[in-house]
Amino acid sequence: MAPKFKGNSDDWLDDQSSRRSGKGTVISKKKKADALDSSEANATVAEVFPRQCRVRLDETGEEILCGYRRASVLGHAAGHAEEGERDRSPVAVGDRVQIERSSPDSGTVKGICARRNLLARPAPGRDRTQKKVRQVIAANVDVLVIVASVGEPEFSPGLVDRFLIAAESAGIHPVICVSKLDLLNGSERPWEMYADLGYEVFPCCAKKGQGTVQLQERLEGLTAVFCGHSGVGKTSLLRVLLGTELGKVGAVSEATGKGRHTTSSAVLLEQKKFSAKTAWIDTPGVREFGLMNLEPEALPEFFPEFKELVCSTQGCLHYDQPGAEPGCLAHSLPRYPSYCRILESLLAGEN
Ligand SMILES: Nc1nc2c(ncn2[C@@H]2O[C@H](COP(=O)(O)OP(=O)(O)O)[C@@H](O)[C@H]2O)c(=O)[nH]1
Ligand SMILES: [Mg+2]
Ligand SMILES: [Zn+2]
Repeated sequence: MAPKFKGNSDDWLDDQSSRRSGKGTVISKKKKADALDSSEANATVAEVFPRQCRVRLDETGEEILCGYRRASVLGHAAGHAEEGERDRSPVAVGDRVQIERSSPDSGTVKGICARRNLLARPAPGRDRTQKKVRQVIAANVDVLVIVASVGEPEFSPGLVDRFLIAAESAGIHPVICVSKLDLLNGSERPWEMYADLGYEVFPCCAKKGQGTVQLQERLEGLTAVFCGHSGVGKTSLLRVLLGTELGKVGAVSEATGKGRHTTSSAVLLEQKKFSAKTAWIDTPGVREFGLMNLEPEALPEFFPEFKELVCSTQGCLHYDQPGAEPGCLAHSLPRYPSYCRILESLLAGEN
Protein backbone atom coordinates (compact mmCIF):
# COMPACT_ATOMS: atom_id res chain seq x y z
CA MET A 1 0.00 0.00 0.00
CA ALA A 2 1.30 3.43 -0.88
CA PRO A 3 2.54 5.30 2.17
CA LYS A 4 0.59 8.34 3.25
CA PHE A 5 1.97 11.74 2.56
CA LYS A 6 3.74 12.77 5.73
CA GLY A 7 4.47 16.36 4.95
CA ASN A 8 7.67 18.20 4.39
CA SER A 9 9.94 20.19 6.61
CA ASP A 10 8.91 23.23 4.61
CA ASP A 11 5.28 22.87 5.56
CA TRP A 12 3.77 25.96 7.05
CA LEU A 13 0.30 27.21 7.58
CA ASP A 14 -0.60 30.75 6.81
CA ASP A 15 -2.16 32.97 9.38
CA GLN A 16 -4.84 30.86 11.02
CA SER A 17 -6.30 33.93 12.68
CA SER A 18 -6.67 35.92 9.49
CA ARG A 19 -10.30 36.61 10.28
CA ARG A 20 -8.92 39.19 12.63
CA SER A 21 -7.62 42.34 11.03
CA GLY A 22 -4.55 44.15 12.32
CA LYS A 23 -6.67 46.50 14.42
CA GLY A 24 -8.51 43.72 16.19
CA THR A 25 -11.76 44.04 14.24
CA VAL A 26 -13.35 40.70 13.61
CA ILE A 27 -14.39 40.26 10.03
CA SER A 28 -17.46 38.14 9.49
CA LYS A 29 -16.46 34.58 8.70
CA LYS A 30 -19.25 34.25 6.15
CA LYS A 31 -18.42 37.35 4.18
CA LYS A 32 -16.48 36.31 1.13
CA ALA A 33 -15.13 38.56 -1.53
CA ASP A 34 -16.35 38.13 -5.07
CA ALA A 35 -13.92 36.99 -7.71
CA LEU A 36 -12.42 39.70 -9.85
CA ASP A 37 -13.02 39.92 -13.52
CA SER A 38 -9.86 38.97 -15.41
CA SER A 39 -9.62 42.52 -16.79
CA GLU A 40 -9.23 43.84 -13.23
CA ALA A 41 -6.04 41.88 -12.48
CA ASN A 42 -2.73 43.69 -12.71
CA ALA A 43 -0.24 41.14 -11.35
CA THR A 44 0.61 37.44 -11.03
CA VAL A 45 1.57 35.75 -7.76
CA ALA A 46 5.18 34.58 -7.97
CA GLU A 47 5.81 33.22 -4.47
CA VAL A 48 3.71 32.78 -1.36
CA PHE A 49 4.74 33.36 2.24
CA PRO A 50 2.58 33.47 5.36
CA ARG A 51 0.45 36.66 5.03
CA GLN A 52 2.60 38.02 2.22
CA CYS A 53 3.28 37.15 -1.37
CA ARG A 54 5.64 38.28 -4.03
CA VAL A 55 3.82 39.41 -7.15
CA ARG A 56 4.97 40.26 -10.64
CA LEU A 57 3.38 43.40 -12.05
CA ASP A 58 1.96 43.06 -15.55
CA GLU A 59 2.93 46.50 -16.65
CA THR A 60 6.61 46.62 -15.79
CA GLY A 61 7.53 43.05 -14.85
CA GLU A 62 8.76 44.40 -11.49
CA GLU A 63 8.32 42.20 -8.45
CA ILE A 64 7.08 43.57 -5.14
CA LEU A 65 5.89 42.14 -1.84
CA CYS A 66 2.20 42.39 -1.09
CA GLY A 67 0.25 41.59 2.05
CA TYR A 68 -2.91 39.52 1.73
CA ARG A 69 -5.73 38.71 4.09
CA ARG A 70 -7.69 35.52 3.78
CA ALA A 71 -11.03 37.25 4.20
CA SER A 72 -10.45 39.81 1.50
CA VAL A 73 -9.07 37.55 -1.19
CA LEU A 74 -10.75 34.24 -0.58
CA GLY A 75 -13.74 34.43 -2.82
CA HIS A 76 -16.43 32.43 -4.48
CA ALA A 77 -14.02 32.20 -7.37
CA ALA A 78 -13.88 29.00 -9.37
CA GLY A 79 -11.02 26.87 -8.18
CA HIS A 80 -11.16 28.02 -4.59
CA ALA A 81 -11.81 25.67 -1.71
CA GLU A 82 -15.31 24.26 -1.52
CA GLU A 83 -17.43 23.28 1.46
CA GLY A 84 -15.60 20.89 3.73
CA GLU A 85 -12.19 22.00 2.49
CA ARG A 86 -9.85 24.74 3.47
CA ASP A 87 -6.99 26.10 1.38
CA ARG A 88 -3.77 26.27 3.28
CA SER A 89 -3.25 29.67 1.75
CA PRO A 90 -5.84 31.77 -0.08
CA VAL A 91 -3.35 32.72 -2.78
CA ALA A 92 -1.20 30.41 -4.87
CA VAL A 93 1.65 30.83 -7.32
CA GLY A 94 0.18 31.64 -10.73
CA ASP A 95 -2.91 33.38 -9.32
CA ARG A 96 -4.02 36.48 -11.15
CA VAL A 97 -4.56 39.27 -8.61
CA GLN A 98 -5.29 42.94 -8.33
CA ILE A 99 -2.81 44.74 -6.13
CA GLU A 100 -2.66 48.25 -4.80
CA ARG A 101 0.81 49.67 -4.41
CA SER A 102 1.57 51.45 -1.16
CA SER A 103 5.29 52.06 -1.64
CA PRO A 104 7.80 51.41 -4.44
CA ASP A 105 8.38 47.87 -3.26
CA SER A 106 5.22 46.88 -1.43
CA GLY A 107 1.46 46.78 -1.66
CA THR A 108 -1.70 44.86 -0.81
CA VAL A 109 -3.64 42.18 -2.64
CA LYS A 110 -7.15 43.57 -3.19
CA GLY A 111 -8.74 40.68 -4.99
CA ILE A 112 -8.23 37.48 -6.90
CA CYS A 113 -9.54 36.09 -10.19
CA ALA A 114 -11.28 32.78 -10.71
CA ARG A 115 -8.75 30.06 -11.52
CA ARG A 116 -8.84 28.33 -14.86
CA ASN A 117 -7.24 25.27 -13.28
CA LEU A 118 -5.06 24.32 -10.34
CA LEU A 119 -2.72 21.63 -9.16
CA ALA A 120 -3.38 20.70 -5.54
CA ARG A 121 -2.62 18.01 -3.04
CA PRO A 122 -3.98 17.24 0.39
CA ALA A 123 -1.98 18.91 3.13
CA PRO A 124 -1.48 16.86 6.28
CA GLY A 125 -3.99 17.16 9.07
CA ARG A 126 -7.24 19.06 9.37
CA ASP A 127 -8.02 22.58 10.45
CA ARG A 128 -9.76 23.61 13.67
CA THR A 129 -13.18 22.90 12.20
CA GLN A 130 -12.14 19.47 10.94
CA LYS A 131 -12.08 20.58 7.33
CA LYS A 132 -9.65 18.89 5.00
CA VAL A 133 -6.72 21.14 4.21
CA ARG A 134 -5.68 21.57 0.61
CA GLN A 135 -2.38 22.89 -0.66
CA VAL A 136 -2.61 24.53 -4.05
CA ILE A 137 0.80 24.10 -5.61
CA ALA A 138 0.12 26.30 -8.63
CA ALA A 139 -2.85 27.85 -10.42
CA ASN A 140 -3.54 28.72 -14.06
CA VAL A 141 -0.95 26.47 -15.65
CA ASP A 142 -0.75 24.98 -19.15
CA VAL A 143 1.68 22.14 -18.62
CA LEU A 144 2.84 19.97 -15.73
CA VAL A 145 6.43 18.87 -16.31
CA ILE A 146 6.89 15.67 -14.32
CA VAL A 147 10.60 15.36 -13.64
CA ALA A 148 11.94 11.89 -12.80
CA SER A 149 15.62 11.06 -12.84
CA VAL A 150 17.37 8.06 -14.40
CA GLY A 151 19.18 7.58 -11.07
CA GLU A 152 19.98 9.36 -7.79
CA PRO A 153 17.11 9.06 -6.93
CA GLU A 154 16.00 6.02 -8.89
CA PHE A 155 13.28 6.49 -11.52
CA SER A 156 9.93 6.29 -9.73
CA PRO A 157 7.04 5.16 -11.96
CA GLY A 158 4.65 5.32 -8.99
CA LEU A 159 5.12 9.05 -8.56
CA VAL A 160 5.02 9.63 -12.32
CA ASP A 161 1.64 7.85 -12.45
CA ARG A 162 0.27 9.93 -9.59
CA PHE A 163 1.35 13.17 -11.25
CA LEU A 164 -0.12 12.04 -14.58
CA ILE A 165 -3.46 11.44 -12.86
CA ALA A 166 -3.29 14.70 -10.93
CA ALA A 167 -2.55 16.66 -14.11
CA GLU A 168 -5.22 15.02 -16.22
CA SER A 169 -7.89 15.27 -13.56
CA ALA A 170 -7.04 18.98 -13.18
CA GLY A 171 -7.18 19.60 -16.93
CA ILE A 172 -3.46 20.31 -17.16
CA HIS A 173 -1.41 18.73 -19.95
CA PRO A 174 1.38 16.51 -18.56
CA VAL A 175 4.80 15.94 -20.09
CA ILE A 176 7.45 13.67 -18.61
CA CYS A 177 11.03 14.86 -18.34
CA VAL A 178 13.55 12.10 -17.67
CA SER A 179 16.51 13.86 -16.07
CA LYS A 180 20.16 12.94 -15.37
CA LEU A 181 20.57 11.01 -18.59
CA ASP A 182 24.33 10.90 -17.92
CA LEU A 183 23.64 8.37 -15.15
CA LEU A 184 22.23 5.86 -17.60
CA ASN A 185 23.85 2.45 -17.47
CA GLY A 186 22.49 -0.95 -18.26
CA SER A 187 19.62 -1.53 -20.59
CA GLU A 188 16.60 -0.77 -18.39
CA ARG A 189 14.59 2.23 -19.52
CA PRO A 190 11.35 2.13 -17.53
CA TRP A 191 10.25 5.50 -18.99
CA GLU A 192 10.00 4.15 -22.54
CA MET A 193 6.69 2.59 -21.55
CA TYR A 194 5.23 6.11 -21.19
CA ALA A 195 6.18 7.10 -24.73
CA ASP A 196 4.58 3.85 -25.97
CA LEU A 197 1.39 4.82 -24.14
CA GLY A 198 1.32 8.13 -25.98
CA TYR A 199 2.70 10.47 -23.32
CA GLU A 200 5.26 13.08 -24.31
CA VAL A 201 8.66 12.11 -22.92
CA PHE A 202 11.72 14.38 -22.93
CA PRO A 203 14.99 12.71 -21.90
CA CYS A 204 17.33 15.44 -20.62
CA CYS A 205 20.63 16.05 -18.94
CA ALA A 206 21.10 19.35 -17.17
CA LYS A 207 24.76 18.54 -16.59
CA LYS A 208 25.59 18.12 -20.26
CA GLY A 209 22.80 20.22 -21.67
CA GLN A 210 21.26 17.30 -23.61
CA GLY A 211 17.61 17.47 -24.59
CA THR A 212 17.05 20.84 -22.96
CA VAL A 213 16.50 22.70 -26.25
CA GLN A 214 13.65 20.37 -27.18
CA LEU A 215 12.01 20.89 -23.80
CA GLN A 216 12.54 24.63 -24.00
CA GLU A 217 10.88 24.79 -27.40
CA ARG A 218 7.97 22.68 -26.21
CA LEU A 219 7.32 25.02 -23.28
CA GLU A 220 7.84 28.34 -25.01
CA GLY A 221 4.97 30.74 -24.45
CA LEU A 222 3.41 28.50 -21.80
CA THR A 223 3.07 28.47 -18.05
CA ALA A 224 4.67 25.23 -16.87
CA VAL A 225 5.00 23.84 -13.37
CA PHE A 226 7.92 21.47 -12.66
CA CYS A 227 7.20 18.72 -10.13
CA GLY A 228 8.90 15.58 -8.90
CA HIS A 229 10.84 14.01 -6.06
CA SER A 230 13.37 16.13 -4.26
CA GLY A 231 16.81 15.86 -5.86
CA VAL A 232 15.72 14.78 -9.35
CA GLY A 233 17.25 17.95 -10.79
CA LYS A 234 14.30 20.30 -11.29
CA THR A 235 16.15 23.43 -10.23
CA SER A 236 19.28 22.45 -12.18
CA LEU A 237 17.18 21.91 -15.26
CA LEU A 238 15.38 25.22 -14.88
CA ARG A 239 18.72 26.91 -14.49
CA VAL A 240 19.79 25.54 -17.88
CA LEU A 241 16.42 26.26 -19.50
CA LEU A 242 16.41 29.82 -18.24
CA GLY A 243 20.09 30.46 -18.86
CA THR A 244 21.14 30.72 -15.18
CA GLU A 245 18.80 33.57 -14.43
CA LEU A 246 17.80 31.97 -11.16
CA GLY A 247 20.07 34.45 -9.35
CA LYS A 248 17.04 36.73 -9.41
CA VAL A 249 15.36 34.48 -6.89
CA GLY A 250 18.15 34.97 -4.36
CA ALA A 251 17.76 38.73 -4.67
CA VAL A 252 14.11 38.42 -3.77
CA SER A 253 14.91 36.40 -0.67
CA GLU A 254 16.90 39.40 0.46
CA ALA A 255 13.82 41.52 -0.01
CA THR A 256 11.80 39.31 2.32
CA GLY A 257 14.69 39.32 4.76
CA LYS A 258 14.21 35.64 5.39
CA GLY A 259 17.06 34.15 3.41
CA ARG A 260 14.76 31.39 2.25
CA HIS A 261 16.03 28.54 0.18
CA THR A 262 14.96 29.26 -3.37
CA THR A 263 12.60 26.31 -3.67
CA SER A 264 11.24 25.83 -0.17
CA SER A 265 7.93 26.78 -1.74
CA ALA A 266 6.75 26.99 -5.34
CA VAL A 267 8.23 29.93 -7.20
CA LEU A 268 7.44 31.54 -10.53
CA LEU A 269 10.66 32.17 -12.39
CA GLU A 270 11.42 34.96 -14.69
CA GLN A 271 11.87 34.15 -18.33
CA LYS A 272 13.51 36.94 -20.20
CA LYS A 273 14.53 35.03 -23.30
CA PHE A 274 11.09 34.38 -24.70
CA SER A 275 7.74 36.02 -24.90
CA ALA A 276 6.32 37.68 -21.80
CA LYS A 277 3.74 34.92 -21.49
CA THR A 278 6.29 32.21 -20.79
CA ALA A 279 6.38 31.41 -17.09
CA TRP A 280 7.95 28.43 -15.39
CA ILE A 281 7.28 27.38 -11.83
CA ASP A 282 9.81 25.50 -9.71
CA THR A 283 8.45 23.51 -6.77
CA PRO A 284 10.00 21.88 -3.71
CA GLY A 285 10.41 18.14 -3.99
CA VAL A 286 7.65 15.95 -2.69
CA ARG A 287 8.04 12.53 -1.14
CA GLU A 288 4.48 11.53 -1.88
CA PHE A 289 1.74 13.09 -3.89
CA GLY A 290 -1.79 12.47 -2.67
CA LEU A 291 -4.69 12.68 -5.10
CA MET A 292 -7.60 14.93 -4.21
CA ASN A 293 -11.27 14.21 -4.75
CA LEU A 294 -10.76 11.19 -6.94
CA GLU A 295 -13.26 8.34 -6.72
CA PRO A 296 -11.76 4.84 -7.01
CA GLU A 297 -14.24 4.03 -9.82
CA ALA A 298 -12.77 6.86 -11.90
CA LEU A 299 -9.22 5.58 -11.69
CA PRO A 300 -9.25 3.32 -14.81
CA GLU A 301 -10.04 6.38 -16.96
CA PHE A 302 -6.58 7.72 -16.23
CA PHE A 303 -4.86 4.60 -17.56
CA PRO A 304 -5.34 4.75 -21.33
CA GLU A 305 -4.09 1.20 -21.82
CA PHE A 306 -7.00 -0.07 -19.68
CA LYS A 307 -9.59 1.38 -22.02
CA GLU A 308 -9.38 -1.41 -24.54
CA LEU A 309 -9.76 -4.16 -21.97
CA VAL A 310 -12.91 -6.24 -22.17
CA CYS A 311 -12.98 -7.88 -18.74
CA SER A 312 -15.82 -10.31 -18.12
CA THR A 313 -17.21 -8.18 -15.25
CA GLN A 314 -18.83 -5.06 -16.62
CA GLY A 315 -17.32 -1.92 -15.12
CA CYS A 316 -14.46 -4.03 -13.77
CA LEU A 317 -12.39 -2.10 -11.24
CA HIS A 318 -9.41 -4.33 -12.07
CA TYR A 319 -8.83 -4.95 -8.40
CA ASP A 320 -6.16 -7.49 -7.56
CA GLN A 321 -7.82 -9.55 -4.87
CA PRO A 322 -8.02 -13.30 -5.07
CA GLY A 323 -11.36 -14.23 -6.59
CA ALA A 324 -12.61 -10.64 -6.53
CA GLU A 325 -12.94 -10.08 -10.22
CA PRO A 326 -12.63 -13.29 -12.20
CA GLY A 327 -11.96 -12.71 -15.85
CA CYS A 328 -10.06 -9.46 -15.28
CA LEU A 329 -7.61 -8.85 -18.09
CA ALA A 330 -5.59 -6.03 -16.53
CA HIS A 331 -3.15 -8.23 -14.62
CA SER A 332 -0.58 -8.54 -17.38
CA LEU A 333 -0.28 -4.81 -18.10
CA PRO A 334 3.04 -3.17 -17.11
CA ARG A 335 1.40 -0.46 -15.00
CA TYR A 336 -0.91 -2.89 -13.20
CA PRO A 337 1.08 -2.98 -9.91
CA SER A 338 1.17 0.81 -9.83
CA TYR A 339 -2.57 0.97 -10.60
CA CYS A 340 -3.30 -1.38 -7.69
CA ARG A 341 -1.23 0.63 -5.23
CA ILE A 342 -3.07 3.83 -6.16
CA LEU A 343 -6.45 2.08 -6.13
CA GLU A 344 -5.79 0.63 -2.70
CA SER A 345 -4.85 4.02 -1.30
CA LEU A 346 -8.05 5.52 -2.77
CA LEU A 347 -10.20 2.69 -1.40
CA ALA A 348 -8.62 3.22 2.01
CA GLY A 349 -9.53 6.91 1.77
CA GLU A 350 -5.93 7.94 2.04
CA ASN A 351 -5.85 10.00 -1.15
N1 LIG B 1 24.60 13.45 -12.69
C1 LIG B 1 23.75 14.49 -12.75
N2 LIG B 1 23.43 15.14 -11.61
C2 LIG B 1 22.57 16.16 -11.69
C3 LIG B 1 21.97 16.54 -12.94
N3 LIG B 1 21.12 17.57 -12.68
C4 LIG B 1 21.19 17.80 -11.35
N4 LIG B 1 22.06 16.98 -10.75
C5 LIG B 1 22.41 16.94 -9.31
O1 LIG B 1 21.29 16.47 -8.56
C6 LIG B 1 21.21 17.13 -7.30
C7 LIG B 1 19.84 17.73 -7.10
O2 LIG B 1 19.61 18.75 -8.06
P1 LIG B 1 18.51 19.87 -7.89
O3 LIG B 1 18.46 20.63 -9.16
O4 LIG B 1 18.71 20.63 -6.64
O5 LIG B 1 17.19 18.96 -7.75
P2 LIG B 1 15.73 19.37 -7.29
O6 LIG B 1 15.60 19.04 -5.84
O7 LIG B 1 14.82 18.50 -8.11
O8 LIG B 1 15.55 20.81 -7.60
C8 LIG B 1 22.34 18.16 -7.30
O9 LIG B 1 23.42 17.63 -6.58
C9 LIG B 1 22.68 18.33 -8.76
O10 LIG B 1 24.02 18.68 -8.95
C10 LIG B 1 22.33 15.83 -14.12
O11 LIG B 1 21.90 16.10 -15.25
N5 LIG B 1 23.22 14.81 -13.95
MG1 LIG C 1 14.94 22.34 -6.36
ZN1 LIG D 1 -10.52 -5.90 -15.10
